[in-house]
Order: sequence, then C-alpha cells, then structure tokens
Amino acid sequence: MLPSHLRQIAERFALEGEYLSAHPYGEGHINDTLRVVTTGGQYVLQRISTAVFPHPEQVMENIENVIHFLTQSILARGGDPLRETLTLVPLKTGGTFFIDENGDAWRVYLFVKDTISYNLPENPEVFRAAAQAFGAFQLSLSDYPAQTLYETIPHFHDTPERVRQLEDAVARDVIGRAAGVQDEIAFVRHREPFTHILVDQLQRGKLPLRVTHNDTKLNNVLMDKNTRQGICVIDLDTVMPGLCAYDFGDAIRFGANTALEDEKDLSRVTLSLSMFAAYAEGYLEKAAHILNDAEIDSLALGSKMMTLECGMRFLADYINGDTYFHTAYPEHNLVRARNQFRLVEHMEAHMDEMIDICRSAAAKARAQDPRS
Ligand code: ADP
Ligand code: GN1
Ligand code: MG
Repeated sequence: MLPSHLRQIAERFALEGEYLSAHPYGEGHINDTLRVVTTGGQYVLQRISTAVFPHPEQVMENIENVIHFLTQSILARGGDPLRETLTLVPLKTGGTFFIDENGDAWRVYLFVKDTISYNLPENPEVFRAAAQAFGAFQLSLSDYPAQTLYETIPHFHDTPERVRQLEDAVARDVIGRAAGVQDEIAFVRHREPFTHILVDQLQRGKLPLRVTHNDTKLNNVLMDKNTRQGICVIDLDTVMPGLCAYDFGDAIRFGANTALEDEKDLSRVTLSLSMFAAYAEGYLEKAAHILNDAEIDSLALGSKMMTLECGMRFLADYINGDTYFHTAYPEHNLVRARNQFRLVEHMEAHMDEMIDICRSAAAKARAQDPRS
C-alpha cells in the first residue's frame, strides 16, 4: 500500500517547481516506483523495499559512489551524465534518502526523459543495444575498487545457497503449498550439482570477481526513444562484486525468452538463438577485451544458471507465501517458476551452440578496436 501523503514525501526533496502529481510507474518487482510531476520537471520517487534491502543506507552509499565514478568516465568521454547515468535529488535538509515512520526508505532520481524501457525486445537490434549498454557499464566499472562496495543482498547469486533457501522453504512449508509443487522441486534437485559450477570456478581463481550490476533485465536499461540506443543503466541497488556470467546470464534469461517471464502458456516459452547472438555480439563488442577465455565460456553457462536460479527464487517465494516479489495473483510466482524452468530445458538443448556463439562473438570483438 502506498501512503496517502505522497506530496509531503516528495516535497522533502529539493524538487524544482511546485508539486503537481505522483503516479505508480514501471514494472519493477521490488521497489515502489512513482513518477512525480512538478511545474519544473519530472522525477522518479522510490520506496526502497527494506524487506529486501535491510540496510538501505548501504544501498545508497554504494549507489552514490558508483554514480560518482560513472559520472567521471562519462564526462571524460564528453557524454552527458544527466542522461547517461542516474542523478539523485538531495533532500532539502541534505542527504539522499530518509527513513519514514514505518522504517521504509525513500529517494528521488531525476526522470530520464525521452526514453523507453522494454519488457520484451521488439527485435534483435533493441536487444543488441541493451547489451552494448550493459557491456559498457561492465567496462566502465572494471577499475572500480570492488572491495569498497557493500554486499547489499548477501549471496545474491550464490546459486547453491539459493538451493538451500528453497529446501528451507520446502521444509518449513508455511502455507502448505509444497505438496502441489513436487515436480518443480524435483526439477531443481536434479540440477543441484550444476549449481556449483560457477562458484567453484570463482573459488579456484578461474573466474575473477568483478563489479557487476546483478539485475540486468531489459527494463533496467533506458533506451533513447528516437535512436533506440541503450543510454542509461538503472536499478543500481544490487551493484556489488559478482561474475560477468551473472550479468550476461540474467539479461539472456529475460530478453532471449520468446515470451514474458510470467507467460502461462509454456509452448510460447523458447530460447531465441538470434536474440542470444545479438546480445552476445553487443555485450562482447564492449567487454571482450577485459574478459578472459574462461569468462567467455562462462556466459552461456551463466545464462542457464541465472534462469534456473531465478526459477528457484520464484518457487521458494511461492512456497513462502509470496513475501519477496511483487505479485498480481496467487499463482503468479509459480507461473514464473515454471516459465523459467521451461527456458532452462531449452538452454540445455542448445548449450553447445550458445557457447560457440559467444566464442565467435568474442573473437570478432577482440579483432576490433574497442573504441571504434
Ligand atoms: P525495481 O527495483 O522495482 O525494478 P527500478 O529502479 O528498476 O525498480 O524502477 C522501475 C521502473 O521505473 C524501471 O524499469 C523504469 O521503467 C522506470 N525508471 C526507474 N528509474 C527511472 C528514471 N530515472 N527515469 C526514467 N524511468 C525510470
Ligand atoms: C527483481 O528489481 P527488478 O524487478 O528489476 C529481482 C531480480 C530478479 C527479477 C525477476 C533485487 O528485479 O533479482 O531477477 O526481479 N531483484 C531483486 O524479474 O531481487
Ligand atoms: Mg528494475
């Protein structure tokens, strides 16, 4: 439930002009997002979910520092930071967020105008443009001191830990839903050994820890309305140390699915290899020069890993009584989980092709100058 005094909340921030309106905006599953219009401009007002992010002050400190770092690199290349990264609007009393009487945190960003965010890429070119934006984001943050970032959600993409969380949900079975989802639980248990592959390679030093976004779904990049280029990577709450396979994989999970992630008709859920190739080419065009060969081969595995992991997170949330993701109806999380598991099966059938596509795209990108 949104509070009725949105105007008072918005007016605590240094907005230009007089407050006119605030309306729910976007399709995010975690925060509450509102578009605020004043006589002087437009803003995004967000309530950060403190159930998801128990330390909003750490989330905000990460974001302030990452935005500052990105701003320097955007200015160095002659870009426009007001359009190419998020801009926090301070409180009139200073600081970038406040905690309300319920313990919820609020913040305001400038609204990046003349942009669109997609929930399904309308063609491979849109997806390639998103990939270039996320690849450039990865590249820009490659010199960021990763150890200075807070882990805003510990073990966020630690997939074996996500299996344990699912098993814990099944064991507690708080609202008696586990009996009805035995096939889905078995699907995950059968793949438990696979969930260790990336974290093992990280532990053995084959895959380096990088600063990653960790939530690279298509609607977390704003595209220019006219040029359809990806201009601004948003939703920076989960920027923290991670693997490039997480960022690549999560983007594929969402955007190379031929259906929305909550499509009920599973016959519509397949992996689009042309979307996959467009994303691999766009991402690697920007990032191939900083990735090692093991990382290139981890991208296809990461796609399956993120899809399986997201499916088990939806399933665990369904069993837990829908306490984490926003849902629109009682079976919503189960529908999402089944959808993700179907996509996993398609990825398993095409894994060799996915790996080959990434290798070819990396070879092509490495033969070119990354600045061209
Ligand atoms: P969530 O964590 O809930 O996904 P987001 O930060 O991704 O929240 O915001 C939800 C949606 O709001 C985005 O997908 C995007 O469409 C829109 N949005 C967020 N920030 C901005 C912004 N600064 N300018 C324009 N649109 C934005
Ligand atoms: C959430 O915040 P949003 O809607 O961009 C979630 C992601 C999931 C995604 C599934 C902090 O992303 O991890 O992959 O839903 N974000 C968080 O759609 O848990
Ligand atoms: Mg989002």
